[in-house]
Amino acid sequence: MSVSMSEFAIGSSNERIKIVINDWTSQIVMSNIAAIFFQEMGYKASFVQLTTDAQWSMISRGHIHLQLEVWEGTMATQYQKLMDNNRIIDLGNHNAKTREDWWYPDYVEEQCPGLPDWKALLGCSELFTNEKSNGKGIYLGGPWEKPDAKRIRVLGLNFNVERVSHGDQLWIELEQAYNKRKPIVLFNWTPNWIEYKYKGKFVEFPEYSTKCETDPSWGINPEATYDCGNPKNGWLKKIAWIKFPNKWPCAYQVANKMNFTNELIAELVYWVDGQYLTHLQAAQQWIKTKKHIWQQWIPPECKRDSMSIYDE
Ligand code: TMO
Repeated sequence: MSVSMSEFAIGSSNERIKIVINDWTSQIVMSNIAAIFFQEMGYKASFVQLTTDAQWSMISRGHIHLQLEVWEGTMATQYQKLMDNNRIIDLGNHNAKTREDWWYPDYVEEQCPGLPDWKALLGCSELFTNEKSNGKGIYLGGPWEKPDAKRIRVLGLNFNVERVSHGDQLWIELEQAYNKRKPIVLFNWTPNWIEYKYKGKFVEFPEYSTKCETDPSWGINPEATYDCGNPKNGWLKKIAWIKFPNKWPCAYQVANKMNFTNELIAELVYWVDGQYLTHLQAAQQWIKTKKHIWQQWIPPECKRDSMSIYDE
């Protein structure tokens, strides 16, 4: 049996690379882009759809192998735990800076003067109530784990969290409210495409610090943690199962180099959520139009002559 140089570099593993996909657009499109690269290099790749809550034990045990979007604001704690236990490796940060927090469309500022300062919400929770909310304002949260209920409690806000079961539901509710100029405060993040379509702002809670999560005496409530907002300028990282580099060396190198900016992410999200391309179509369009970017991600020894994505 003869093994060519390129097969040697690519690695002999026939095992399928399992890429986790979650339930927001940029993560899914980025995963499709990676899968196309891997397949072009001769690997087998497939997707496993999981919630971010469920993904940690799966990647820890090697049942899934790659996650291309770990957001500081929602996932830093779990990430750190698996790093400390040597279950995953860090494949580096994207250039993109992230923020995930309470957000409202601009007209809400006229209805609740003082925003974006969170203290304004102390005085106008009744704007956000409905028939079923027992006089409590509603904060519409995403299906991702956040300490919102705790934050509401320790900051003395008269709000309850209502969670949507799928992220897209947030934009449906936003659009309905927006068209009627109805007060709404909901979970949003950046980079995302929402900023293209709607004007709005994040609520400015007390500045985040890691101490806010661990030290009750820190912050404006001296008896409680979580009396702060989520990180601004948060990181966005890629991680892999600890054995990933040995099993799929070329895939490892590419994943390690993959690097998206805020602008690149917002654009590819817009293709799907604003222009209704499928995730796969958006990934293909991205590869077709951004060759000058991804070309540098593929090490020469990992290229195959027959790679169709290199053909003009
Ligand atoms: C993790 N997310 C981008 C949905 O906040």
